[in-house]
Amino acid sequence: GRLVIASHNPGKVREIAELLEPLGAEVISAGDLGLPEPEETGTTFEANAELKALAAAQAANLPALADDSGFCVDALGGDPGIYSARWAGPSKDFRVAMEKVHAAMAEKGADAPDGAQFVCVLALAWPDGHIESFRGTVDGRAVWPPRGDRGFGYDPMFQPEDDTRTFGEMEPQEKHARSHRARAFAQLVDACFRRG
Ligand code: ITT
Repeated sequence: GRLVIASHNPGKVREIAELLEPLGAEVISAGDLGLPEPEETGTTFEANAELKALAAAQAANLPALADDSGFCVDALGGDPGIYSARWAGPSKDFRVAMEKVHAAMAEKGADAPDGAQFVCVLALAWPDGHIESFRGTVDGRAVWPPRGDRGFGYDPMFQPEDDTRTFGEMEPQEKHARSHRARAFAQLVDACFRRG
């Protein structure tokens, strides 16, 4: 059946489409459908993922998959976290956002590399209001300076704990082998198969 990807972030839409490809689902993005971007009023990844998925499912009258994710730095008490997109400002410039993270770390006396995590919550909603969400995380380090130009967002600043490269230096398949998004996706697929 058809599934709406309820995201306006091209980097996410690309990764979710790659993860869904082996399942043979026919996907349409919220942007292509002209769906509005709901305001993210939640205070948790789950709440924001669920409100985005539900809004898209009801507007499109199709099942919808939303992603709420973020870069969580230990020295910053988990910030930027659910505010990760907002730290880039209206121009969505993640060079600027990464500079801000680095400056905030320096203010706390935390020198990069220092502990950090990516979090992803995927929410799957149906037009009747049924909703399920799945969380995936990956531990690693916030590094400085940023390295690599692949991926999107904070990828050049994040080095997963099992590698010497940043996500920005990896091929898409290498990132999928360990990313927060791929791990949340694996939970979702597991739940679907358990149900049969
Ligand atoms: P949608 O709500 O339309 O999906 P958004 O970019 O506003 O798009 P979020 O509110 O979930 O989405 O913001 C998450 C931000 O966290 C995103 O803009 C990225 O900068 C960052 N982020 C999430 N996953 C990432 C990843 O895999 N690599 C790098 N940065 C990531």
